[in-house]
Amino acid sequence: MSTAPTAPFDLIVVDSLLTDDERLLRDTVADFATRELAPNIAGWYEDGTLPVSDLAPKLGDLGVLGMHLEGYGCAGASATEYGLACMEIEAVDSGLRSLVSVQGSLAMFAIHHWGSEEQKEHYLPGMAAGSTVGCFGLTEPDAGSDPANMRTRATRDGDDWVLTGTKMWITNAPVADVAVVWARTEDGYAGFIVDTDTEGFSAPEITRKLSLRASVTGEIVLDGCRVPDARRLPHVHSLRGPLTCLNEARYGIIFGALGAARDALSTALGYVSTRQVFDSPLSSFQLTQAKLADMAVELDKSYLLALQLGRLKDAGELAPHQISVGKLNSTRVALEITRECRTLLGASGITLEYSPLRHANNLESVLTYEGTAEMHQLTIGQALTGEQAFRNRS
Ligand code: TGC
Ligand code: FAD
Repeated sequence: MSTAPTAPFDLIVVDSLLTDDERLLRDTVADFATRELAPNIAGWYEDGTLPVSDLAPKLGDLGVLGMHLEGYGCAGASATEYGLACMEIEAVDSGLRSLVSVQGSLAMFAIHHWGSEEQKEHYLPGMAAGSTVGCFGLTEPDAGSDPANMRTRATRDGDDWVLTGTKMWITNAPVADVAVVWARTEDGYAGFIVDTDTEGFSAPEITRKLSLRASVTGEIVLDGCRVPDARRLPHVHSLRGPLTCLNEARYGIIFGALGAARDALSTALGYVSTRQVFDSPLSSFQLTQAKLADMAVELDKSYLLALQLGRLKDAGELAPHQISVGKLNSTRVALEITRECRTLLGASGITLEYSPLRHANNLESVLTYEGTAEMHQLTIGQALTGEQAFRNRS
């Protein structure tokens, strides 16, 4: 597997638009990914597991957990640097980038942005170091794209809240030390930081996944789970709370998915140069070159788009519909590229010896989570027309 950042198909030298610091950060993460992650990924994927508690402290040492947050042990990196880190990690596997996204952009960001000073000091340093693993529970069995319809309830009882409900498809829930859980209250929605050893909290694992196998996924079952008011995120009472966190994670995916596509293309390029068909290298045929050219053009355009969105985010000017443009484009393009790369590998492409099909399988999840492609089309449609089309009008 190649995670080489300056792959030959960066035809328009997008890398030249990076600063020296950005290149250094990118290369440092790529080096870690090549040494620590890439040699193990096929085994983790085949076993359908990820050693999260071993990996999180290593990712913490690398400085990528909550890396774009300030203070509390976080690296205070730029948004562009964060995107580049996601790209290098997802070049190995989307499940690994998910671990970084969920920890930093969802669980840590929720506490950093909406939490009290005491909550930030209590949780964030351990989460940045990777000694505390977090998860983020928004989706429910009957409320995925439409979280406003959630059934999980938080009822006030003296100084406590009592949480009841079920969350579904929650990355890292079975191995997390702390869960940020969103619930409906009498007057809106609220977020709670729940230590996972609290009575009434359980997180059974979801198994038999065909996608994102190198990632731990679970339910969260809240059965009268009692949480003190001091663990409620005090600064938000509406869906603005979770949706603000989603902006961060979706942004990381814009870069991340392109890492998976880049690795698939790099793998395919290597394969076609050595594979002989009809007495010639596969790379020498026009149909092969047409495929490679189209994929490289799409990848380069998408990288340029990602970088523009990174620059907008660093300038504090990135709007949610622009994040949707990037998330929709990167996931679609990456899925198409990884599938096309698999065709170039023939039968060899269906094994774990090569990355394209593993990436393609993962990208089915990436297309769906953090807002499905359709949710992002509708967000862009709303920005263009001023009309919301998420809900049927009665
Ligand atoms: P709507 O009525 O429009 O808004 C409700 C409140 O939220 C505010 N808001 C936003 N705030 C920040 N960023 C955004 N992008 C926001 N969009 C809306 C809005 O201003 C309002 O605030 P307030 O205080 O005035 O009440 O919301 P809606 O119910 O119509 O829903 C809109 C919709 C469909 C776009 C939203 O529900 C949505 O994005 N649905 C998709 C759900 C989703 O993406 N779930 C992801 C779960 S987490 C996950 O998948 C992790 S995967 C693991 C990994 O990342 O690796
Ligand atoms: P649904 O909402 O039921 O959608 C089904 C189909 O209907 C989709 O094609 C959708 O686009 C379409 N659809 C829905 N509404 C409309 C509409 N108005 N118009 C047209 N089409 C529509 N969630 C978390 O909270 N935390 C996590 O850590 C997390 N991790 C995940 C990890 C994995 C591996 C996966 C697969 C999911 C994860 N999720 C997580 C859940 C993910 O965010 C949801 O799966 C996603 O939001 C879609 O919800 P759903 O699966 O219920 O699909």
